[in-house]
Amino acid sequence: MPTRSLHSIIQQLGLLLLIAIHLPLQAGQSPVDIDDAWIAEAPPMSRVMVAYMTFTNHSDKPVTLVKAESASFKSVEFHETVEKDGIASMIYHESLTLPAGSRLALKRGGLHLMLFSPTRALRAGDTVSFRFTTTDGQVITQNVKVRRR
Ligand SMILES: [Cu+2]
Repeated sequence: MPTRSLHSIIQQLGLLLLIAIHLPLQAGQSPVDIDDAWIAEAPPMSRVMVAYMTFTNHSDKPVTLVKAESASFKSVEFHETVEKDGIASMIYHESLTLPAGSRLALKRGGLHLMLFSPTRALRAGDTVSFRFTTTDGQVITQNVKVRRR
């Protein structure tokens, strides 16, 4: 076999290998990125904590998160702080829709993740893993650090 064609076969094999490695990654890749994520540190024994983060939906379709969970909390809910007649209160949202091709920020005084009943003591510097499930069953995971307010 001429060296040249052997070389070409090796190149093609290398290309196939690259494709084989890349495909599963792309299939599992989420159209949603999370950044600026943090959990506000709370006094010890607090039964409720709050998390903020910014979601970026890179896809051309809205993505709806129907479930948020973490092993570090008994439950996680989508909440929104609203002010009416000077009184702030919180609304519970069953899901959170991330508009196509844009960013949605969960921040103080607005949308947030309400974290109920920590299953372990959490202090600034600790990392908590979250799992978000979309309507079509995709799972997005994100590690979030606890920080001082
Ligand atoms: Cu809340």
